[in-house]
Amino acid sequence: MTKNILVFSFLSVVVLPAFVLDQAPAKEELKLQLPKPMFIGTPTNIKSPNLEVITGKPRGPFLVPVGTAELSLNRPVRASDTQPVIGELTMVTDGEKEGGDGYFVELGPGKQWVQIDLGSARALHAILIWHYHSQARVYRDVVVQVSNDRDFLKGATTVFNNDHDNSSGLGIGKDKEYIEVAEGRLVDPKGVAGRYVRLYSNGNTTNDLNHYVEVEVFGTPVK
Ligand SMILES: [Ca+2]
Ligand SMILES: [Ca+2]
Repeated sequence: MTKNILVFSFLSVVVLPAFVLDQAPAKEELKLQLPKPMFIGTPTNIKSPNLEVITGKPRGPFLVPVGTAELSLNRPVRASDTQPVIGELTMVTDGEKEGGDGYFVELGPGKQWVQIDLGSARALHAILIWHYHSQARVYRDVVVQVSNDRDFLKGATTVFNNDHDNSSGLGIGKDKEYIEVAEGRLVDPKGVAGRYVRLYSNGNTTNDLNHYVEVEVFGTPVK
């Protein structure tokens, strides 16, 4: 009898943590494959009115729900510029992230976008962006939106926006501008669900063109 009570007590202790985990999904570190850096050190010569404070420190670990997977590899890409002069739109999701020539697609001047079709709606937990990382530069008016509408007309959620003066006309953003580096920029979509991810930019501090080396989207099935 005493033995049965002991067994029961033991089971209660074991079962409780699983119940607690049910309330808050378990998290794990997002595993990333990063390209080699193309320049060393912290650039201090870039001036831009909305630039974040430069620490020069690498990004720390980023936690995502257990089971989060990359969704974007080799997925179809559309863009506002349908005929890039340099590179191909497929380069945005081909998994190649090296910084040198031959690894980026170049879109025309001014405000442009690229858009990744994930195939079905997913809950998104991380979006990693490499515009161009062989030279320190800042891309202007970076805006990232998620939608279930291919044309982003019927409902779009903005998950990143550093257009502080609304010069791209998508609304005033509260995020800061940043210098491109090899580790890419990690945007936290906080579980927003959608099939399409669209990324805007509006030139950069070196020229008025727009570039993408790679974009990676991570998420889980929609519950
Ligand atoms: Ca690529
Ligand atoms: Ca702006």
